[in-house]
Amino acid sequence: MTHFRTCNLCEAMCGLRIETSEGRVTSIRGDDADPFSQGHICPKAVALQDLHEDPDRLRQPVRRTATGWQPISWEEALDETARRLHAIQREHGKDAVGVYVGNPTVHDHGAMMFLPMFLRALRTRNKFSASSVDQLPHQLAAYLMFGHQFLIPIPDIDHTRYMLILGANPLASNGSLMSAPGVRHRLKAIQQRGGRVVVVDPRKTETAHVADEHVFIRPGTDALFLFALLHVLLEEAGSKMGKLAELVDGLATVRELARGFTPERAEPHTGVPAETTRRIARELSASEAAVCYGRVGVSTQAFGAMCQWLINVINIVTGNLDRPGGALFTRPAFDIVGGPKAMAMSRGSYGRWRSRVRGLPEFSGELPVAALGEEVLTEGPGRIRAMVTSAGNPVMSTPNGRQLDTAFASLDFMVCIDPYINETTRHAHLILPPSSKLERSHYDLAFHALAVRNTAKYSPPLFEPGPDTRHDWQLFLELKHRLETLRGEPRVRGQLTYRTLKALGPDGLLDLGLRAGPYGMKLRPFRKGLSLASLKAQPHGVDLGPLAPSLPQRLATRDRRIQLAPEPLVADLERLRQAFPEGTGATGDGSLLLIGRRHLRDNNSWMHNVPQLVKGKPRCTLMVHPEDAGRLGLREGEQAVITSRVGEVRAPVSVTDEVMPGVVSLPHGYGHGREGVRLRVAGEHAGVSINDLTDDQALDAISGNAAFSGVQVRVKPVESARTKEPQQHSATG
Ligand SMILES: Nc1nc2c(c(=O)[nH]1)N[C@H]1C(S)=C(S)[C@@H](COP(=O)(O)OP(=O)(O)OC[C@H]3O[C@@H](n4cnc5c(=O)[nH]c(N)nc54)[C@H](O)[C@@H]3O)O[C@H]1N2
Ligand SMILES: Nc1nc2c(c(=O)[nH]1)N[C@H]1C(S)=C(S)[C@@H](COP(=O)(O)OP(=O)(O)OC[C@H]3O[C@@H](n4cnc5c(=O)[nH]c(N)nc54)[C@H](O)[C@@H]3O)O[C@H]1N2
Ligand code: SF4
Ligand SMILES: [Mo]
Repeated sequence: MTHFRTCNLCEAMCGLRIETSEGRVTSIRGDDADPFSQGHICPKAVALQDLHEDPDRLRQPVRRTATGWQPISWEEALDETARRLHAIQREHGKDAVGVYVGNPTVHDHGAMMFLPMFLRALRTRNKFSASSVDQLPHQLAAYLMFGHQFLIPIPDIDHTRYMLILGANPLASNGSLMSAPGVRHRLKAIQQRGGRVVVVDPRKTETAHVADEHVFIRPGTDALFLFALLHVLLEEAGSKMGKLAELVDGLATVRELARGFTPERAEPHTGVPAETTRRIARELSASEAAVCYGRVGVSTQAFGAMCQWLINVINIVTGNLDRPGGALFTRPAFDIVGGPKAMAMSRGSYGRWRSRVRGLPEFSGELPVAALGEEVLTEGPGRIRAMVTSAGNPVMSTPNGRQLDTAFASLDFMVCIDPYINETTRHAHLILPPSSKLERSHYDLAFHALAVRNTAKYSPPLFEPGPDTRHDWQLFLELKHRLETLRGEPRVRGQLTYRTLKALGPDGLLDLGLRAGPYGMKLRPFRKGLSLASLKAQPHGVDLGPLAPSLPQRLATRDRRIQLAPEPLVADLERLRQAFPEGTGATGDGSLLLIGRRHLRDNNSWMHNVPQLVKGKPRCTLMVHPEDAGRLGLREGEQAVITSRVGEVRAPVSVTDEVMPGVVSLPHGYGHGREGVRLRVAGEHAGVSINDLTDDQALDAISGNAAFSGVQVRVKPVESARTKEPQQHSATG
């Protein structure tokens, strides 16, 4: 049998052609007929089969007992979860239960639709997610400027003639907040059109290698660089906003702010020569269609929100927002931004309440995960005593992971919705494992809305789930229903909602959303347009055209105008000035600045149990520039001790001039060698966790996002390693 499907492991949405025989996958290939990915896949796609067949993947709920993990029934597991959560909230208040939601949630429409219902039923303010170690700055900037947290401008990579990339490595990540399968070809096509690709990154990455130019920048200083670009753009070219001029408020303020931030003021901090900055600004301004794009490397830093704001401002003052070849808003078939209220995601909110211990602001109902450890460990009313995690591995993914390890071990109750016993879930009292990815239907609710082209595609389940299998969405619905029942909430209405949602399921809701969407059948039968049935009839997906101008209609601000100088961001400038005083530069106190990295065959922390993906040279190595290696006595392949304020790890050194002098790089998602982790393959490629070094106190003060980029560390050789046999692996990047 041949099945067509979308890969949902990363944001690229590659179309797959999967052959099965007698209930087993026999091959996974790219689907040439997929209008979006046109046959492209990466090596991770085949892992869908390995994950499905993985003997370490849990198929049944388990309970932790003194003698090990015991399988239990679904009824027992769900009842016990609801009962324990309810009891803890009744005794200690609703905020005594914390929740952490991880990245795979956004790759599953069922989870995306039903999780919010469960969270509402839980009523806690202690909600955390991977957003605050990732894209929260994008959401805050979008909320403040365009009126909706997910109204995020997407680079029109297929039509641009100049692409300035900061803090993103799409050749490894396959693009983020820019779903673009086959990004290498798309970048090459820019060059073939006579355009230019420029990468600004403290590491000469895979993307930098295919770019026309790579510029090193000192980690964490991008806000100064972006301000310097803006300074030149406004000083030399003036604003080229064109039609946007009529939609924008605050240009005078921005002009005033940028005045003091010259390229010369930035240079001693950023390491980017002032002349280079001026030239890039001129190139941006002169190009008929240019786009500035910044991703994780500029979000996860102390001025993450400021960076994402300035990137939007640069795209606006050069006239490139809402222009083909610039940055545009998508028009997705299921419209999570502009669709009917019941279907759309919340526009966002900011600072309605603050975290108990450190007073950090909420964003859109959640708190920065960097505060989770202290919320569990700090005594007092409102302390978190129980945790729910779902599709997340915060011990590996959030700053000061060891603190969370300790915190989770101290909880009265912890339940994890997760297929694996890993670094986080080993602390659980109960683990509820969902269906495998091949047992579910799929529609990319989030990433169709963040893609470089408007397309829509539905994939039916490849395998029918057995009677003892539950989907994430079913777990959320069951837990919601049980909690409400325990609280004695309105019986009749509750039952009715429960039954309706159970019958509709995510695909029923998807159908309603598609029909109500911009290409939809509008709930009238016998009319052309999208519905679940019409998508099912087109198994390769439907092309809905290139990104197109949509302003001002698409804006979600009340006055349908763009706020160029939002007050919270303007107020943050003083912090920038203090962090990088004028007339000074980086201080040479001997410490190095740590950054992360991604490898094409990794996927955050959770795919190292796939033999195909972990074979080859060890990847969890510390990249060090030859000058630093020489100065510190570090040698290729030998172990180094890396120390930060919060922790210490050891990793083999890889000497390479691909990192900037003064910068070292370690990938994230490793560190599986902990007691109780049940990942046999990953355990043989354990590595260490960079987040045992990153600091829970280092944040972007206004968004609350973790500041991973540029953690100060000290590195020295492990003395004993010298005298021993040479290390087995001569690790290089
Ligand atoms: N293969 C693979 N693909 C993935 C993932 C994965 O783990 N593996 N993860 C997925 C997820 S969850 C996400 S969010 C996306 C992320 O997608 P990307 O944002 O493309 O992620 P990275 O590859 O980490 O690229 C970040 C870049 O920022 C650079 N950087 C670090 N600090 C700074 C700084 O201070 N300034 C500047 N200018 N650059 C800096 C790093 O050197 C790195 O090259 O990838 C997704 N895709
Ligand atoms: N230092 C540093 N840290 C980082 C980053 C970095 O660049 N540098 N990147 C950050 C980013 S961008 C992100 S998004 C986060 C990711 O942070 P997390 O989302 O917390 O971590 P993941 O490693 O993606 O773990 C996913 C978990 O979900 C489980 N899982 C997989 N599929 C499913 C499913 O379908 N259902 C359920 N219920 N569970 C599932 C896996 O077993 C695993 O436990 O990491 C962040 N951490
Ligand atoms: S690039 Fe992403 S979506 Fe495409 S095959 Fe690889 S993991 Fe799957
Ligand atoms: Mo992410």
